[in-house]
Amino acid sequence: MMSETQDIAILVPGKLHPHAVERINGRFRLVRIDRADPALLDDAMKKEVRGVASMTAIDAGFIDALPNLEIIANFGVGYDAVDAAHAGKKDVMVTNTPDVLTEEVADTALGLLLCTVRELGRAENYLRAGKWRSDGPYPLTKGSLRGRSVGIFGMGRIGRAIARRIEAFGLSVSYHNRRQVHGEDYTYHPSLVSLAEAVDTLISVAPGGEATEKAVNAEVLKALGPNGVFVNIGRGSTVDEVALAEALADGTILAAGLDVFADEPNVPQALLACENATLLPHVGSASIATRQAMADLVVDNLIAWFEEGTPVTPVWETQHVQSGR
Ligand code: 8YV
Repeated sequence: MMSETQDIAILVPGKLHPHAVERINGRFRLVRIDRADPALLDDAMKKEVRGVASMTAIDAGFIDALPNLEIIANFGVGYDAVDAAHAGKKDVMVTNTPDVLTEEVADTALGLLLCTVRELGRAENYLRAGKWRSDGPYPLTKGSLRGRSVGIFGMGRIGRAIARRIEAFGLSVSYHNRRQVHGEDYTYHPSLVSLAEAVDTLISVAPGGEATEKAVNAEVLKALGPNGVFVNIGRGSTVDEVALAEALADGTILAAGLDVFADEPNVPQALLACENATLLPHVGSASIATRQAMADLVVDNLIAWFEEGTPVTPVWETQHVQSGR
């Protein structure tokens, strides 16, 4: 028996995880365009598309160009690239992919922290370059994880998973968040500067968007101090990258570990030039298993919306949106 959803047109603009594409194709009518650009929509698409599944930016103009759009299923827990506030106003549901990537991203954050503080990537390069044999042991690292106090910027699901790991490493945890998180004993700082003053290691898990734009700035980095380590596993837009490169170059802070950048995949030359920066190509959630689970959640949200009228993981900006079924 053909499911009722088979006639529903789901638009995938640009690239999407192949497992999500395959499941959408099996369950719905898949429509593809190269990118989320209203100019690429023909009249039939404008009339028929009821769902979008994507990992690309979806702006207000694109939402407005699809008058029968009901749901945008975003691949990724971060949905700063989707204009969810506008979607909410237009009664369009937005979903993301929380939970299924929490532990993976937290693991990566700890790996990145260790690599940054103990220079593990550089030490491996040293071995591979034959320098262990020619020059002797790798130089002792200035940095150590021992005795550090860690501040977490963004105490959501991933922030808490990182905090649990930091505690297991025997280190203290405090945090800054839009608001205090109840049920957590970690010390809360109402401002990012006061958190940076209190700790020597700052891990940013903050979401992107206007409220956090360049929040990690020269003042915050100065407050972190000369033994300071900054790790970013959230969004590159939350950092003033020019100020960060300067702080790394002139010793304002000791080191940084970055998985995310403001203009991916472009990494500023000034950061590439910093030997005390450990740079990763946005791999926080990038294991086969976790990306598969994220792809499944994208499609599960679409199915739940069209079959039951309630998605699995709506974002808060569109919690109020009701299905018209
Ligand atoms: C995504 C991420 O895989 O979930 C997020 O917010 O940053 C990653 O885990 C990425 O956004 C997809 O490109």
